Amino acid sequence: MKILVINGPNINMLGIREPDIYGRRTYADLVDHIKNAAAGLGVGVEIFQSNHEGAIVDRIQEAYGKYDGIVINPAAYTHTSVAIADALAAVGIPAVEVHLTDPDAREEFRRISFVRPVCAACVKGRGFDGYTEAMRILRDL
Ligand code: DHK
Repeated sequence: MKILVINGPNINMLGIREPDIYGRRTYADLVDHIKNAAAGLGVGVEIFQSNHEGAIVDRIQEAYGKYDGIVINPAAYTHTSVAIADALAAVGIPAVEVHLTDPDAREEFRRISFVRPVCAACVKGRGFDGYTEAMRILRDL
């Protein structure tokens, strides 16, 4: 089984950005965590990060026919992007939405998720472990 993990804008700034909210571990730490977790679960993984909505849409489209599942933290685009939700629906690859924090417990504007209706599950507020859980959900689907 092959899973594509997609991280949206500012996730590359982990360790620097608002450490009281997102923690002190870096994006490189997250990549290591995901690779180790995938190995433990016995799934293949590729990891992609972009700050650009169109690049994320392109990557989802390119995943068609190549991956069995998508783990996506669209970050701020969660709350704004019809295009990313449409791309996930278009390719029809089972997807799980992940957030490091719990956006539903933060500002009002973070309570909307455009991707939630097109994802099989949402894992939020569990930090790096949320990515492990999301891959486990996809593996066991
Ligand atoms: C990450 C972001 O960058 C925010 O824009 C989201 C999400 C929450 C997270 O918790 O991983 O609102």
